[in-house]
Amino acid sequence: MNRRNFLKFSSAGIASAMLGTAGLISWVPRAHAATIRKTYYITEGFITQPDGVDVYFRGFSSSTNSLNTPGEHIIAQEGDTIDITIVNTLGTSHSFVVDGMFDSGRIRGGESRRFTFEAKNPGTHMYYDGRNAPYNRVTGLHGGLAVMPAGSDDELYDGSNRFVQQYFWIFNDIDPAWNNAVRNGQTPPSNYTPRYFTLNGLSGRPPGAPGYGDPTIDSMHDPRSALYGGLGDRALVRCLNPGLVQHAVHTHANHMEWLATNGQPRPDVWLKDIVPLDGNGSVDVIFPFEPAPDAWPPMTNSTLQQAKDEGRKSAYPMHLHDEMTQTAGGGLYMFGALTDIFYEPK
Ligand SMILES: [Cu+2]
Repeated sequence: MNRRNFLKFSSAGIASAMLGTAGLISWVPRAHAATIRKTYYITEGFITQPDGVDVYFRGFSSSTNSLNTPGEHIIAQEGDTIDITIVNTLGTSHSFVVDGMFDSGRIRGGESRRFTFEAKNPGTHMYYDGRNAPYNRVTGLHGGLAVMPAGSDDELYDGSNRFVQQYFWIFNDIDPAWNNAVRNGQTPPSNYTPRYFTLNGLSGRPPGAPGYGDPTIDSMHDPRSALYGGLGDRALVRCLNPGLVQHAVHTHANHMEWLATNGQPRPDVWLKDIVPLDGNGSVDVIFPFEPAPDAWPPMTNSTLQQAKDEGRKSAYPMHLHDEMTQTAGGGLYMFGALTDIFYEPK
């Protein structure tokens, strides 16, 4: 039997991810196509969950010594060449797939493979391991790919509503028994009982809990997840769900502009404070930083400044409207897939 040294992480390997792509997604459009290069290392390890339990994951990681789930996002523009190297450090076979764009086929244990494909279909895509479906995907082998329309820096697709800043919200739901079965090369049990719910690999921590406010642990303060904006800003949020549970994404403060579901632009943009997110699906929304209609006193730059001067945060939660997702370990409340929307004075 091979001796395997498992990596162990207190959170989702975010420290290394943040060096590469801190905060929201940045993008500068170009008149010409370019080549976007990325190397992912398929790694495994344990990530400590909010109740102290170490759970097994695999990820498309940024180095052999990290475990990133989700993997770092890719952003490209329509027509670009995406040049990917996959280093499979594990003994098992994996793949790299983007539906409608590319399928690497089998990448054997210990193998490194490099391949290129063209960025197509402006919008939001998931890259994932299509082998042993859906188990490898839900065990952590997934990430986001944003394809910008050629020459544009503020549209989801040509002619869409425009945004100012953009983010990925990649949700996952985790049944440790499934992850453990994948680790042991077994078929997971037929019943699926998720015990942990994550946003960009992290769970929320309520005030007073260990890790509260730590951006490497607490999804409510993770700059990849928390929305920060001033009045007039507009945040495109590319929501992906590699998990199996259908969710209902819900924001306080304002309704979202619901642009697309599962890659399909909607014929009409509806304003909703809850949008459905399918298992293995996606939804794209814009959160408009308009004055929250139920704020008192009325929200203006001067009231936001006053709140800031007094040390108060003008924060509104995002959570999923399926109640179990706000918990960890079968009932620990406010340790689930949550984040905050912070209004700042301009
Ligand atoms: Cu709520």
